[in-house]
Amino acid sequence: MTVHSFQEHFDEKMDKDQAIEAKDWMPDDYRKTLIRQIAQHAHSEIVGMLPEGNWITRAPNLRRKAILLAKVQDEAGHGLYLYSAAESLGISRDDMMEQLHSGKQKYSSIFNYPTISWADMGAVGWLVDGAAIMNQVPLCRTSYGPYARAMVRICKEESFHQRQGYEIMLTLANGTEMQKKMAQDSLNRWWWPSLMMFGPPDADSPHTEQSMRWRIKRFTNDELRQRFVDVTVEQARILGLTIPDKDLKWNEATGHYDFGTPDWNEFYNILKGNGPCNKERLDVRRKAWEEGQWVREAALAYSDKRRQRKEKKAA
Ligand code: FAQ
Repeated sequence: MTVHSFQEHFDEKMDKDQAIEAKDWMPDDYRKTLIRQIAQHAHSEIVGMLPEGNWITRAPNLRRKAILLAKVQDEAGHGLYLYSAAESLGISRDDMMEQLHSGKQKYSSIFNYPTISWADMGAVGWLVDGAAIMNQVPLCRTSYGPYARAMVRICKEESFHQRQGYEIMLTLANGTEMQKKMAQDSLNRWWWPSLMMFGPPDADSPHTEQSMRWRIKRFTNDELRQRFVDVTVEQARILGLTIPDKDLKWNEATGHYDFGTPDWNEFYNILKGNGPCNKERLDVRRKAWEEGQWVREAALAYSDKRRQRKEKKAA
């Protein structure tokens, strides 16, 4: 087949809404965009373990601790499925790690904020996982098959994560005055950063248009942000907590909530590496990678030994 007919075959699959698989021909930019997004997503899962890991030893009781441990372990698993999906596009795990550590590949802005109270475990689950689900359920139908299939299981687990966070908020919001205050303070700090997770406004999003055409993204950043606000306002009402946005108002004409503008300077500053925890997060990841070197070497030596033994036996 010529490149032209390869392209036609790809376009035909796109038109018919069929999945592109690892062995299929694909345009270089499609491959690059997927590697960028999936690697960023995978890095977000493993860096996202850090703000919560901070609270495992300080969870208020055994039940809370067991749930938080399970959640953080799920995130490690999500990272693994996603790194595998990215590897199927021809990039190695080592390359992705190197690019995370050098700052070339990103992870979600949200994980550069500190978790300073137990209520933050509630807010992270409720809002951060809530935003993640809103963004990720449509990714179960993204055009690249291995990414779409990884997302199916991830979304099921994210849904449990969101509920466990909401349950923490519900308990605090119905607790003592002090507990309710903690929950409100946490909502105040996590609300705007959660809205930023969806990415810049569509007008300033360089990748959205092409990614929508390729069906990598099924909805734009602004569409998903609006959906998130619409469902979360009701959840805050049930908690009896106040969303820290004076412009938040039901709009009868659009059938959606109007809301204020996130501080996009803060967002871009975080992307440049200047958020409150950027340095700390990357330092921890680099150290973990260095300290895990002997494990990777041992695993390789063991598989090499097994291969040699098998070859000897066969000969
Ligand atoms: N943070 O043109 P767009 C989770 C960058 S997982 C950092 O709109 P795109 C689970 C973007 O990369 C959360 N950077 O880009 C969990 C691009 O820069 P580049 C992660 C961001 O790709 C929960 C530039 O801005 N989820 O939370 C962000 O079309 C709790 C221009 O942006 C995913 O990764 C941001 N928030 O749309 C774990 C989902 N937003 O690369 C633990 C998959 C934008 O050109 C605890 N990803 N940028 O240098 C996506 O859906 C998309 O990549 C978007 C961005 C929507 C994030």
